[in-house]
Amino acid sequence: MPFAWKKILKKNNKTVKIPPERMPKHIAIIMDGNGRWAAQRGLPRTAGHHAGMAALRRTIRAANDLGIKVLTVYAFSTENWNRPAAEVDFLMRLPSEFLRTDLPELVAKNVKVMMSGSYEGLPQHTIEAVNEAINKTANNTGMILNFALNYGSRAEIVKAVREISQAVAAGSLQVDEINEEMISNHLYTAGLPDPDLLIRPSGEIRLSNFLLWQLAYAELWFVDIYWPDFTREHLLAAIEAFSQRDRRFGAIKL
Ligand code: V0D
Repeated sequence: MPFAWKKILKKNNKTVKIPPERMPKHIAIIMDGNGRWAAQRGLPRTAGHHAGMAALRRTIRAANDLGIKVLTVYAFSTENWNRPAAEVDFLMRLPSEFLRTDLPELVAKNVKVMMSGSYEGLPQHTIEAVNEAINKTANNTGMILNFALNYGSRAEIVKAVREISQAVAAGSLQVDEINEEMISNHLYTAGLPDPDLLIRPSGEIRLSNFLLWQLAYAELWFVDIYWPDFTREHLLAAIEAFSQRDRRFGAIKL
């Protein structure tokens, strides 16, 4: 079957056909706008985070149905520690809340849970919830669901530089042996393909210290809605646009 195009049915009953090699393998999403979504409705920010969790659940299901290999979602940045303590406490309970309801489905669907970020500073109960999901899905071979949690891209690069420098200082590595692949292998995302597509809702047009190294060649898709309103149709629109873009990786088209 050389022409097994991916046929995707949209809500308007139209079908999008995408050649399999034009599907993104790795999609990264900044789940932004939850607080503003709530404020707009006169609701507490916590209601926005809960609605954001429902959007996350929909998006995981849609990405898995589409055969996406890796989905990375930005759940908590190292900058988010600057929020009021009560909000941080609330957010830190969301991993266990989410996994209590959704881990059985992830296990049934052969999804593998990963975390990109630092364990430092996370409450013990959060670490336990995340580690349980990682351990229970460690041998799964389906979609990788990668939670960027307590993640900051510059700190991640500093970590990689330190680890590589240690090897140089110890005499086990020559400076001229350092290359891009080695740096990639010292990031939290080691072993994953780089994201092909970054989606950022909420109207902000920036990267906010997310996957700076890994996004070097990614297509960027900004959508002017808040994350809790994100649906499968928004995901399809991003994938459809991605499939029509012509990625040159710095080379010229012949
Ligand atoms: C709040 C929208 C799931 C973004 C989604 C700790 C803002 C809901 C998780 C989660 C958050 C994290 C790790 C894991 C399983 C689930 C999550 C946070 C916030 C910050 F292994 N949703 N979610 N984590 N929100």
